[in-house]
Amino acid sequence: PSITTRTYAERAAKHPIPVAKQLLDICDRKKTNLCVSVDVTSKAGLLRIAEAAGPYCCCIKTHIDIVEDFDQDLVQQLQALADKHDFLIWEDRKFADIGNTVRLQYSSGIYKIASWAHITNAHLVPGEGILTGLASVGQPLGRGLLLLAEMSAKGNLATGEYTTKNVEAARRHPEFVMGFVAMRRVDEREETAGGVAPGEGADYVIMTPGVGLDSKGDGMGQQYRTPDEVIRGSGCDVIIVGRGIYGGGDGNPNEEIVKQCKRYQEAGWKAYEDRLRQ
Ligand code: S5P
Repeated sequence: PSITTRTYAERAAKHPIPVAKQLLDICDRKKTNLCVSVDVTSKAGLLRIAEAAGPYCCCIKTHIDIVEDFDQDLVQQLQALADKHDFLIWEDRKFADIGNTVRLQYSSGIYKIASWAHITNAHLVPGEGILTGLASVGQPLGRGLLLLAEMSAKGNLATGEYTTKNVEAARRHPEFVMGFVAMRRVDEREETAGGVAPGEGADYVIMTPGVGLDSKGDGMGQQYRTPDEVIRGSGCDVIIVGRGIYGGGDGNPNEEIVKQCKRYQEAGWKAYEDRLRQ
């Protein structure tokens, strides 16, 4: 059977990577496959939106380097919100350098990402040394990594052979690579091509950006699909929604954020239930 016919709970029970297990468990417990991307530039804005969205999502995704007034207290407060509302934190750092450099970028500097982000992500452009470097820091801390096997933006170059190479590299680092940023079930296609039946290989979490119910694009290359297209139609596991929820700029008022969160949570969950039935 394909991975897409299994429930989050069934997958969580068997998942070998603790943080992937935790994420799938949260999806099941809170009945949500929504990851809210909070791309705002102030500490107060980020915390306000995370507090409002927290009850409805499994994960909050940050771009910590756009926050003008970053300090360690921000990550402490964000961690407290993650505990209070039961969500994971994903720093969308998109590492893309040699192993030794990313090891330092992940552990050190102002942000010390590995110390607070349950999940981060990387491009495979530099080769598999990037996985060795990031794993040397993240794995002892129980962190998980997503590889950007595909991207949502128009004309992006993460396609074809490059996507396949991401899946193959992930299979060689089964203790640290928990899944992919991708637009579809990239792992199952590769399994079939490699002679492995779909669903027989490792269980990867597919997290998918470019999700919107009201807009098709943003004039800067972003392309949006609906939760149903992403979760039921393409077999992905988690929808990532940014501006569709917080609204852009400093963000919508809290009531609007809550309203949009509920709307995307419901749409994502219905698409998941429909997929289990099909
Ligand atoms: O291919 C990608 C990968 C990512 S992680 N396309 C993306 O849009 N993202 C991120 O998802 C992007 O950096 C942004 O933080 C979020 C999408 O935001 P939205 O406002 O367009 O929903």
